[in-house]
Amino acid sequence: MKPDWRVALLFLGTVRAAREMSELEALYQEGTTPDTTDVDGTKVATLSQPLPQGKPIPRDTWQVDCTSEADGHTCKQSFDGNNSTYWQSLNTTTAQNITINLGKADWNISGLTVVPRQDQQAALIEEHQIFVSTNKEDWTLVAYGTWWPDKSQKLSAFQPQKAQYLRLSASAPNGIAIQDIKIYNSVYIQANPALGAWGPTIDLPLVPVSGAVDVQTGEVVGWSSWGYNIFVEGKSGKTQTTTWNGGKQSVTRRTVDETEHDMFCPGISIDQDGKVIVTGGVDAGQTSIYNTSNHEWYEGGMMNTFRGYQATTTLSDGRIFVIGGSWNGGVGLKNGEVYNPETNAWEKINGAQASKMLTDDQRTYRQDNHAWLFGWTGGSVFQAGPSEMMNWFGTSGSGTTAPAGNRTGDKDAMCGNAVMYEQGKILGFGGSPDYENSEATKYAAIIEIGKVNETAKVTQNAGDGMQYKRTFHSSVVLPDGTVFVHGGQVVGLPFKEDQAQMTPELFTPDPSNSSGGKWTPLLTNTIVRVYHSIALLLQDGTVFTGGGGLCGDCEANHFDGQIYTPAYLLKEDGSPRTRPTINTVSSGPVKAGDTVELTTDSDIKSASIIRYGSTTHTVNTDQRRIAVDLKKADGDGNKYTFLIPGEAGVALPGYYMLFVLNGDGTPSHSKNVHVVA
Ligand SMILES: *[C@@H]1O[C@H](CO)[C@@H](O)[C@H](O)[C@H]1NC(C)=O
Ligand SMILES: *[C@@H]1O[C@H](CO)[C@@H](O)[C@H](O)[C@H]1NC(C)=O
Ligand SMILES: *[C@@H]1O[C@H](CO)[C@@H](O)[C@H](O)[C@H]1NC(C)=O
Ligand SMILES: *[C@@H]1O[C@H](CO)[C@@H](O)[C@H](O)[C@H]1NC(C)=O
Ligand SMILES: *[C@@H]1O[C@H](CO)[C@@H](O)[C@H](O)[C@H]1NC(C)=O
Ligand SMILES: *[C@@H]1O[C@H](CO)[C@@H](O)[C@H](O)[C@H]1NC(C)=O
Ligand SMILES: *[C@@H]1O[C@H](CO)[C@@H](O)[C@H](O)[C@H]1NC(C)=O
Ligand SMILES: *[C@@H]1O[C@H](CO)[C@@H](O)[C@H](O)[C@H]1NC(C)=O
Ligand SMILES: *[C@@H]1O[C@H](CO)[C@@H](O)[C@H](O)[C@H]1NC(C)=O
Ligand SMILES: [Cu+2]
Repeated sequence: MKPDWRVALLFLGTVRAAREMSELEALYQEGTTPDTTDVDGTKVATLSQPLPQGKPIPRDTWQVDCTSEADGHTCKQSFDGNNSTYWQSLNTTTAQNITINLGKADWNISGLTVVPRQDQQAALIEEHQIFVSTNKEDWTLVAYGTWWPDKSQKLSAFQPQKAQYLRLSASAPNGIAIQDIKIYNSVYIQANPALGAWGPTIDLPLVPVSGAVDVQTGEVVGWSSWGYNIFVEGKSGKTQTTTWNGGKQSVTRRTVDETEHDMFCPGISIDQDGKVIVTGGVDAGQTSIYNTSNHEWYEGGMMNTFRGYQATTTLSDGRIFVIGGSWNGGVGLKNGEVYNPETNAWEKINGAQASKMLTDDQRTYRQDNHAWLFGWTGGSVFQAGPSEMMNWFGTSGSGTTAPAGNRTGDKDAMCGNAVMYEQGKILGFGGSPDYENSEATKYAAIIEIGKVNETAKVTQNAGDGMQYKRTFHSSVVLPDGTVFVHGGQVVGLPFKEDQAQMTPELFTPDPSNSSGGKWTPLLTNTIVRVYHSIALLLQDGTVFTGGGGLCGDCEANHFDGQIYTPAYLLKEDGSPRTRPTINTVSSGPVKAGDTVELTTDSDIKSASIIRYGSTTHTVNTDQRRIAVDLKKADGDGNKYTFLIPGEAGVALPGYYMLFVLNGDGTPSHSKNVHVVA
């Protein structure tokens, strides 16, 4: 580890003075990040991001064209290798383009770097779009988003594209400037729509270590920590957040300090109203709540026990349960407590015992981290991991704990994933015995739960295990009941990218096979997603993957997200399939056992509801898929009904995405179904 001021700050911890915080802040606002790179003899601050895959394309044969040029700052000066020159557009708010002809058609463009003007902080590019083209007429959007406004080197990485032209388009209040631009060439990854498709990349102003999907807008709300590229230990009282809107193709950013909460390494649960309840982390007692009705944050009650790396889940009665979290606020004694949204207060339930779910991690502050929690019937919580031992927690009165059996055949699976892909059926997979420096496993188990306190049924070595060893990976369940798994590493090394897994895979359940299903590799991509990365299912049935890093000058920061489009949305030639459409869904909240009516534009074969997800540190206790039994109504048209499962807690209260699938397995865009306690 490089000795630097950041490490010193980490150890200063909670005693760090406020003055030092403001100094540090000033440093960041100026873009004077600790790591630098040499560009034509100038030390340029970097954000310590891995460069796009491949090598820079030689610039001597480039032909370039800009929409405007300020006096003496020509387009060509953006790549003349002279550190005292730059291209500057006219001082205008209209979008400015720089279009580069790379001279030949067979480049595999994998990304670019952009160095802003270094002599002063001016004409910085924030919002931008990046297109490529083979003919300078048809442009493909490969990346877009917002860069943090400072003088550090900017970067965009995307799935390698065969192209001859690249265009960067950006608008800013006073025009834009570029001192240096480099474009990278890599190896083309053969497109194969049967394995899905990657892109576009969404450039973000911060590393999204945590995120949730807004149940009203479908936006991804992501956040880092106090800083956009770094965290500090000890109270900092604020968080950098970003909001991505896929429909508008917009990325905004906002510092949230109204809840005085550094929401780095928190617990997250989306409650029955769709509010995102974020607990603890760096500011370990705090609760911050994102109100999806007005897109504002407000303060929730303080937890009784201070926590970081805890897990939380919504309960069948609408309250929120939390347990574990010794990464912050002291080691051990992190028993359960519950939050009541009506009183905005927490209450301890010591009978839900964290000591029963400890792993053997050699670092004691890790043993109760990131529990795999599933709210279930009668206010219960099933804990499927990462400890080999599984438990039932009861949340009435002062709480209870009962053993649920062992995930036999597996060991402790720190930073593994657990996904309820169908009511009562959980796929638990990957992870490693210790949190760090420990080899990951391919192991997968199907864990089936029924009545509270009953031993769970475990199908060992599901699908004969994953194709790749993974820890620090992320997963989402898809409308058809398959589970998409992405990223991770062979050995868990926080803030390092060695032995990263670049090929995602899919679990397809098959109850007729004694191994429970099969694993299939999907299309490889080029952006590493390991420690501190996330994945979320979106309303349109695609997947957002993003983040990784947040460690200052560590070379592992990923200020982006990328969209994965599953094969079920693609034709053989890669163009989009025609999707079925949900025309109407019976409105208003529904309860356990209620009937939902819907109409569609075409014949439907199956349907499912998937609870909106939130994720950080491999934990997503919010997502869950309920396979529903679709009945076609008598008479005319495409009118259907289905029932919400009869026992409250199976379909945990909250917002769900309803997807209908046609005979080809193509899902619709979702519509909301709101289940309440
Ligand atoms: C530009 O590069 C030269 C070396 O090529 C270096 O001496 C000089 O300091 C650099 N100028 C700036 C402004 O960094
Ligand atoms: C770099 O640009 C400056 C300003 O135009 C010019 O004076 C200088 O000679 C250039 N340096 C080189 C090495 O071309
Ligand atoms: C800039 O690029 C965008 C995207 O290709 C295009 O729509 C727009 O017309 C271009 N603007 C100009 C002035 O060429
Ligand atoms: C651009 O114009 C604005 C408004 O007239 C002015 O305040 C600003 O200084 C100008 N910026 C540059 C780089 O000339
Ligand atoms: C692009 O990638 C392909 C591999 O798919 C490789 O054969 C080709 O040489 C690459 N082109 C360039 C210019 O590097
Ligand atoms: C959430 O937003 C809605 C809509 O603006 C508002 O009526 C409600 O009071 C907000 N809830 C809280 C707890 O702030
Ligand atoms: C589950 O077991 C615990 C501990 O034995 C017990 O206190 C609790 O009442 C049981 N819950 C149910 C629903 O049976
Ligand atoms: C369950 O796992 C724990 C911890 O690994 C072990 O001590 C215990 O013997 C196991 N129990 C059974 C029945 O396998
Ligand atoms: C059952 O699934 C396993 C794992 O995918 C596979 O190897 C095996 O061939 C399957 N068996 C049958 C009978 O299909
Ligand atoms: Cu963390």
